[in-house]
Amino acid sequence: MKFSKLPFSKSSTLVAIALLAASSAASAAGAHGGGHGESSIGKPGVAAKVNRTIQVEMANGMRFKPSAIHAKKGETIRFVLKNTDGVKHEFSLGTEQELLDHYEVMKKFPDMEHDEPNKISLAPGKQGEIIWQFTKAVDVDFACLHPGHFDAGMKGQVKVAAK
Ligand SMILES: [Cu+2]
Repeated sequence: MKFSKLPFSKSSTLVAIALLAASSAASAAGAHGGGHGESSIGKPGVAAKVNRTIQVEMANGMRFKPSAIHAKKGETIRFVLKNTDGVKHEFSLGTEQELLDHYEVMKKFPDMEHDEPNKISLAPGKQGEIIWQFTKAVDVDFACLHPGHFDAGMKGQVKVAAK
């Protein structure tokens, strides 16, 4: 049956397209889930369940120190951020795409304030914290999305290992 393959491969292509559409819709929903639900990078952590505290400096020269952080899947980390620089900075956790999308918004509205569990803005000399649980073994990016800062390299990554 020479042509029997044709209709079959056609329909499996359609199935593949349908699955692709469904999965990108799902990840878009995750990306915008925000708030208190679980997203593609994890979820807001609970203070009582913190496994580790990591100090991160927002330093002069548009740098986070450290900028490379390692975590394990399931781990809840308390990030203690300290702005030792002379200008305001923020620390935003997200996928690379979420951060890039948000950066475009920040460029239009540079003074926007955030009240989200995966972000913190700190004036010069201030210290603050966010608690986040990494529920997936993925690379989670973080960045300062103030206009110009991200472009200057104010970013880093949390590499989340499976175990
Ligand atoms: Cu900054």
